[in-house]
Formats: sequence, structure tokens, C-alpha cells
Amino acid sequence: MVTISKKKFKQSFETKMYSLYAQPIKDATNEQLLSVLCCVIKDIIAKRWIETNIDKEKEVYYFCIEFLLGRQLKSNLLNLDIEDSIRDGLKELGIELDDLINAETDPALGNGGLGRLAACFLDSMASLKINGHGYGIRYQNGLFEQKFVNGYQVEVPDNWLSQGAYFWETVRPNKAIVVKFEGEIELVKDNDRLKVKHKNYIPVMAMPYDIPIIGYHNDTINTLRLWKSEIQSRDFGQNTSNAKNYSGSYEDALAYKYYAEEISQVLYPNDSNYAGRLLRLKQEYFFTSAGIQDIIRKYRRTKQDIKSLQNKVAIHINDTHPTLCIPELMRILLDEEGLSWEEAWKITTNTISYTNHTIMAEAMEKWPIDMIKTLLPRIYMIIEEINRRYNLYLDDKYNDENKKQHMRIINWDNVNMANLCIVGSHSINGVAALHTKLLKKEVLRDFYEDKPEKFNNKTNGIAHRRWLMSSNPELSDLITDLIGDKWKKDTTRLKDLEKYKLNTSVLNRLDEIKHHNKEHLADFINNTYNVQVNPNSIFDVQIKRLHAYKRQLLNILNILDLYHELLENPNFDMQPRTFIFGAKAAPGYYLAKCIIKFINSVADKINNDPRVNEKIKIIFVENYGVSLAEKIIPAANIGEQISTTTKEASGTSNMKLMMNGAITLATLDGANVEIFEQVGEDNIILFGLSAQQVLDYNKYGGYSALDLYQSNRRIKRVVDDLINGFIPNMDSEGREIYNSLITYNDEYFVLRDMENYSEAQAKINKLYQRKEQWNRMSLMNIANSGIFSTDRTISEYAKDIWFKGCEINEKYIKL
Ligand code: T68
Repeated sequence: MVTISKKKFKQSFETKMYSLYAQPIKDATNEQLLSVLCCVIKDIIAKRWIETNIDKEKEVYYFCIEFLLGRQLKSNLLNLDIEDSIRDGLKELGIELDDLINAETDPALGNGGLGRLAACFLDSMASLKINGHGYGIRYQNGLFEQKFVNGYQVEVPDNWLSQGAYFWETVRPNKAIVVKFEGEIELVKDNDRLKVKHKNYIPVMAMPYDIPIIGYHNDTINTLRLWKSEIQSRDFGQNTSNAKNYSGSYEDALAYKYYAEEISQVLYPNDSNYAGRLLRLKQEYFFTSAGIQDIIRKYRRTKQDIKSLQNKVAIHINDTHPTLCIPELMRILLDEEGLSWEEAWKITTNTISYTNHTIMAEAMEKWPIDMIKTLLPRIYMIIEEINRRYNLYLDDKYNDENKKQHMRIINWDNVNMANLCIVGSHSINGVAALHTKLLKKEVLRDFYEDKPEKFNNKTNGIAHRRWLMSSNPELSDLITDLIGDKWKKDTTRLKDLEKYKLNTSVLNRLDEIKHHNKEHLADFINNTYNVQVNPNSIFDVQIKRLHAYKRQLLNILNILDLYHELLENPNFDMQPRTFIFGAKAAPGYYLAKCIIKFINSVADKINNDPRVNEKIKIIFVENYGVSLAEKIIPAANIGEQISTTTKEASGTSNMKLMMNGAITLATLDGANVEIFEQVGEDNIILFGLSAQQVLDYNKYGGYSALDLYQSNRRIKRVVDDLINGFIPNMDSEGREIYNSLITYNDEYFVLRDMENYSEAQAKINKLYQRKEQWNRMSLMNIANSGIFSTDRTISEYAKDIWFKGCEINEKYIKL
């Protein structure tokens, strides 16, 4: 553990300010002050960062195409336990720490749940002293910035590097790696072996930018290594003699520069959807090849036998985007290490493990053969051989052609990436119990029946340090006052809070804290959007990507219904509510954008209608991301988790909200099922179709949205509002949504679940009026949220997957 005295800190700060900017502190901007502070912190941790990198034990490499880190300063100070001395030291220098915390950019290098999960995993790996590092892409432009113009989503490029640099990163040109694209493969005879020669390829330089990942109150500092693509302008001792000659004309040189730099230019703004574009495939190979080459280079320096790789290295593929780790590792073992196919395959499959994050068909990556063949000729040869051998296995074992076709890695002129992952890894996991069950029973049934021992569940989690300790300090302090601070390292101890469930003063204190957080959020909303919200109203929150299956539409249609009820009956019993939405839609996802416009238009109408706006307010925050989530979640009374059952693999905002004392309003989907199991039926509000009902409807039909619309007055009333001008300026968007519900028979069962949802909302209305009971439910949620820390998730990955069968596994079994 580091310590730094206030005096020493102030000296270092001043010295750094002079050496970096040659100016007195009083002249510096907040950005400059922040950069100086980051440098001072990096100096403090440098020695330990180096020491963590001297490998002693098996290391984990977590490959993910997105890392949604959020701001780092506050969480680094928390983990290093130096916030107080730094805050005081800065104050004496005339600087407010909070100003610097807010001056930090929020790197949006991810879309949503998947990228944020990866960031929470890094935090927990470091905090559990696992040598676990992340590999990803340093996108020049992260996820677009969302603006609303007349209620429409407009995307503005994100420029997170506008300050010139990201203060936490360290670039390491001496660790750059060449990644080879295109060209031709020649097999040359070398004695009695065939050697692979890759000719006329396009070399792209992968430049590593390292971000330290600091463990909580321990000495571990891991690394998130993000690669930036560049032209290969310098020789870093890597043999590129067979590269294509691109230095002919000026045009050629420019075209090459464009080719290389484009790769890490921008994050694809899709979630739960397959991009299918050549540039995306380039990104996937770019970071997997750089990462695998980096791992092998480091391993070679240990001078250990390559056949023992699996004892020292675990490689985790987060979703299918890093699938090419499999053929890339094979390529190195075969072509560079000279191993036989069988040896290489054994090492590869024993080293690699894979997590699936979705069962939705549109998210499943399938790359056309021709695309892979042209872009990655050697990699394609290896995939073809993996497929050929796997087909022999299938033909030997099964007769059912249909089944075999479904399991093949190459089918219908595509490479099926999930199939390649399943065949090439020793472990396949889903991200919540229900999701894993659906993988085994439905989507991946054939694979599961073939090799059941490979499949396992790892229910997601959240980093409680960021999502409770750092973002809700008042609640965190109350918990510590009540049960001591052991919960910070072992969140299952939160359970001890249950003994206060009948203690009125504790319940009141909880309520006060929630109220403070609501006041803070109300101030923020007032200052930012110029809308007054009432902190005494119920704060009802739905924050997640905008997707039809997540059913923001169900939420807003129910609000419209309440609006009608209030207009018809002004004495309608209703606790005032503030409905808070935060969501970005993929730029090409038209229906999702129509829903955004619809929510904004309904908000506009209701918020400006004095007949009801004491009772209902709707706030759609612009540009939802990690920093906004940190403000909203501590203030929430209700967390809306209302996806169509079977569609949400896990969800993670459900866990963040419950841990902050919100009551979950949910379908029994994803990890909601496990939240329900933890808190019991008295402390969660459930509604909607069961998983089996959804599966049955999908299989056998039997649902008619039109019938429901025609027979249910209230449903008809809100659906008609989409097209009858009741909500102004919604002509084409309203029609689009209407068609999705009626013409296309409501694929996500919005109308089917509507009545039940509205009953659940009415139940909440009643419950909230019994304040003590509500506060008790809130306490029970906090007390039972412990298992949703990523510390639990990561210790399960450690003992069941990464360190299974290893000596050091002992250490993780005890966690
Ligand atoms: C999410 N997936 C799941 N995908 O939807 C969510 N997809 O249920 C789960 O909790 C979370 O993963 C973590 O397991 C995503 O967030 C993406 O963001 C994504 C990005 C690129 C391509 C496809």
C-alpha cells in the first residue's frame, strides 16, 4: 500500500507543474491541473505497476472490443486510499479536488452493458490480486455524443482526446507490434517441412497505450492495453521484408496511411447487433493479433516451453468479437513455433475460454468466407482446417444432417464465429442463470449435448467500489456505521444490514439519504434541462440502450395511459412520479430512434400540461453514459427492468440500482430472476409473461396484437395516440411504432404485457405511500445485493475457468 503525506504531495505537485507547463499553479486551467495530478499519481504507483508486471503466477488476458471505463480519478483515489490527503493538499494549494474530478473526460469506448462489464471485471481482477489484463482498441472516437434536436436523436462525433492526450495512459512505442493484412500465402519447402510465407501483405502497426488498473487497498496494478493503429513507419526489429511496397507514389503513401489509421478511428455504435462490415473485421483481427503476439512475445522471454503456455496464460474471449484469437494463436504455434496441428490445437483450446452475451439471432457474427479469405489469407486457411477436422468429428458421431449443418463452423458460405468459439475453447459461459439455461436448452443445445462439461454459468456483477462506495458515499458511510467496513472487501457481509429491517431510525436515515441524492439529481436536472422536478415524487428510472426488446415503449405507453386516467379523473389516486429515461439508439436503428422521438414528444406534452404536471414529469437525459449513471442511480426509487422475457441476457443496471436501494420492477428475465431469488417476492415487483410462455408463443404462435388492441379500451387508446395527432409532430415516427405493434404483431409482446405492467405500477403507487414498508424493501435490496459484486463473479471465473486445475486455484477457492 502506498501512502503519501500531504507535504510530499504538495511538493510533487508543484514540481510537476513546473516541469510540464513551466507556469505557476494559479495560471493553470483545470485540465492542466488534472494532468499534473494524474502524473503525480502515476509517479506514486510506477514502481508497483512495474512489479505487478513481473509475472509470478498465471496471467489472465481479457480480450474485449469495448471497455467502458468511466472517469478514473475518483476511483483511483479510492482504491489507493489517498483521497483525503490529496483533497487536503490540493485545498492548501487553492484547488478543489471535485473540480478536477469533473474536468476528466469520460472515455466512451463502449456501447453499453458488455463494455461496462469488462471495465468492472478489470477493477475486480486487480482488487482480487489476479494478474489480469485487458486488451482492446484505443478508438480515436468513442461512442457518439447524443443530442436532442426537436426531440430527435442527433449524433455528434465523440472527441474524448480533445485535451490532446488521455492523462492516465502511457504510450509504449518499444512494444509496438506489426499486424499483417491481405497479401498471398506461399508454402515453401524447407527440408522436409512446409514453411508458410506471407507475401505482399499490408503491415499495420499496433501501438500500445497502457492504462493502469489499480486494485483496492492492495499492491496490484494491472494493465489495460489499448491498441492504436498506425502506419509502419519505423523498424522496431520486426521482420517485414515481405510486406507490400507502398512507398511508390504520394497517393499510395496517403492511401496506406488512411488504410492503417482507419482501423482504430471509430467505435461501431451497435449493441446486440452484428455489424457485418469489412472495417469491423479488420478491427477484430487488429486487436486480437496484436494481443496474441504480445502474449507470446512476453512468454518467450520467460524461456519456458511453449507447450506449457496453458500453465502460465489464460485467454478470455468476451463475446465473439475477439474470436480470431483462436486461429491467430494456432498460426503462431504452427508457423512460428513449428508445432504439429494436434499439439497446437491442444494448447489453444486449453488456453482459451469464451463468454456469450446474447441469444438474439441478429447479434450473432457470421463473416462471409470471401471477406476473411481476402483480408486474412493465412487465418482463413487455419479456420478451414479447424472446420474440416471438426466436420470429420461430426460425421463420425452423428447422422442427423440438419444438426450437423447447424454445428459446422463454416456453413452457407459464412464463418459462424460463435461455433468457432465453442469448438476452440475449453469453457463456454452465459452471463445469468436463465441465459445459460437458454443457451443449453435452446440456442446451443446441440453443442451442449455434445460436450456438456464445457458449459457453465457466470452471473454478471458490478464493481461495488464504483457503483456504491464512490458514487453513493453517504449510503456507503451509513452501511459502515451500522455493520463495520468488512463489507467493502466482502460484499456478502451486506446481509448484516437485515438486522435493521425493523429499526425505524435506520429506515428513516436510509430515506433521508435517498432524499439527499434525489435533491442533488433534481438540481442537476433543473440546471441542465431547465425542468423542475419534485424530490418528493417517486424517481422511476429506466437507463440502458434503446432497443425494442428492452421495451422503453411499454414504459412510455403506460405513462400515456396514466395521463389519460388523470385527465379523465383529476382525483385519480397517484403518488407524484418523475420518470427518468437515459438511452442511446444505434444511429441506423430507425424504430429505436422513433421511440426516442416519441418519448420526448410525450414528455413535452405532459411536462407542459399544468393539469397533470404536478403528478407526472418525464425527463429524458441527453447523452446517457457512465458519469450520468453515477448521478442517477443513487437517486432512484424504482429500477425498470422490463425486457421481453428471454431476451435480456443478464442486465447490469438492475444490480446497480438494487445495490443503491431502488426497488426492481421486472419481468423474470436475465439476472432479474436471481435478484428475485435474493430479495424474495416481498421486495421486488414482478409482472409479465414467463420465459416458457414467450418460447411457446414464438414456437407455436397464438398471439394476436390486433385482437388485444380491438378488445381492450385502454390499450387501444394509447396505441391510437401514436397516429391520431394527440401527440404532435409524430406522423411518420408514430406510424412506424404503430406498425411494429399492430401490422407486425408486436414481436416483443409490449401490448401483451401492458395490462399486467400497469397493475404492477399501481401496486408501486400504493406501496410507496406506506413509507416505512417501502424503506424496508429498500434496505432488503441493499442487504441482498452482495452477490452481485463482480468480486464474486471474477472469483468464480478464476476458480472454475482460468485457474481450474492449477495450484494457485486454492487461493481463489477461498474467496
Ligand atoms: C449485453 N450485451 C447484454 N452488447 O445485452 C446484457 N453487442 O444483457 C448483459 O448484461 C451485458 O451484455 C453484459 O453481459 C451488450 O451490451 C453489446 O454492447 C454489443 C456490442 C457490440 C456488438 C454487439
